[in-house]
Amino acid sequence: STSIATTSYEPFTEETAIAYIEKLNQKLGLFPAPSLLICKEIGDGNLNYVFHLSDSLSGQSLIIKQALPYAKVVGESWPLTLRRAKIEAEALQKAAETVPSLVPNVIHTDDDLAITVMEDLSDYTILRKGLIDGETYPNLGRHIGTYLAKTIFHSSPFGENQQEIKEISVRFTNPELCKITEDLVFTDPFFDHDTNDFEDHLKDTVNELWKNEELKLEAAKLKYIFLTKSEALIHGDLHTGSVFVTAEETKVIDPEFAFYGPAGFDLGLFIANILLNTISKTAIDEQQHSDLYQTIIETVEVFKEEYKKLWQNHHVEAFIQTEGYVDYMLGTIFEDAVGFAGCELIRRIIGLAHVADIDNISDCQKRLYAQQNALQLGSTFIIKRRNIRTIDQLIQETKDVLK
Ligand code: SR1
Ligand code: MG
Repeated sequence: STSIATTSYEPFTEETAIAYIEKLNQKLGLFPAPSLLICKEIGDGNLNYVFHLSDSLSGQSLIIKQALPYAKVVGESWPLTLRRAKIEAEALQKAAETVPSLVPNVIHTDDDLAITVMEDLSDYTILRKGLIDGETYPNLGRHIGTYLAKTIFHSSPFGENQQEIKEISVRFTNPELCKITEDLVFTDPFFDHDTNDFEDHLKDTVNELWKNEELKLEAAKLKYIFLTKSEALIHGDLHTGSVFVTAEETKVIDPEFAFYGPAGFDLGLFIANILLNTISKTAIDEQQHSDLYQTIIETVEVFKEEYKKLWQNHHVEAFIQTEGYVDYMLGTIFEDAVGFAGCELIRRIIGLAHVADIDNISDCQKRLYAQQNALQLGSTFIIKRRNIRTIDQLIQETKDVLK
């Protein structure tokens, strides 16, 4: 990281972002001289600013992502560490060691200003938007399955030296961002908490859910797993707003929630967000459903295949050849993933942060139906996760709820 700032942290405006890049350009030669930079703030996420800078003379462009000292979605009343910018940049750089084609290239970081300058992916679409628009992505499952297998395996005690893991996990200690997930995913939606945000027409369903002690016990166990299971360096927020796509390519972005956590968490979030899109299309188009199921199936199958290959070829663990060990690991990762997917499905309906796939259903009856399906499917995943051993069983459970 190089600081070229003359002052301490300040949120950029479009003008100060240009001034910063002009200075950086003199050091790094980002754009050919002469250049004429223009800038637009394009961030539509919950937490950060995103500036798009382009040189109108050469046509070249880049992105500056800047963390704000609070959560943009709530406002200044919710302070949030700027250190997340450093964690995000370092997580992207770490992922680039194993899956360079599946993450954006980091060009420059500045810890004082909490910024990351990176490759512009404007030719890409945010996956959530693409799916809402009915686009299909035939390579997506393969790419995400590969991303998950490689990032998880290489940061786990099966693919990385134990001493190194201890060092890395200190760099990726991320208590404030983990607390957001602990509260918004694993706690508040299961109680009558004031951060929750759901429609009046769901009151009865939600009240029933809050009284479901079996569900709450299993949610509590999943929260405990999230709090304690330090298996691998995970992305920590792998929903469909954290993935950029074109017809052929996939890039995983936004790992500001990264930490050493449960290996099934990213897979669970990804599956849940594909399913939220599936649920939003209930009874509209069979083909769209089967394309989405296919993406989930491929994600899991490729994840398992790639993980097994790595297990055989790159191990640093004495028990690696012991019969049944890899299947045990993959089994527990999948079981956790199913439970985490359940929590994600529920929190996107009851909790603070929703998804456009469901919220944008304009017909109130259809929206209610989709919301109830998500809650029912989420509860099923959480309670029955030990019996959902395969991806085919998970798809069948989904079809049973959506029929
Ligand atoms: C206050 S942040 C709300 C949500 O946005 C992020 O993307 C995470 O999913 C978080 O839970
Ligand atoms: Mg994000």
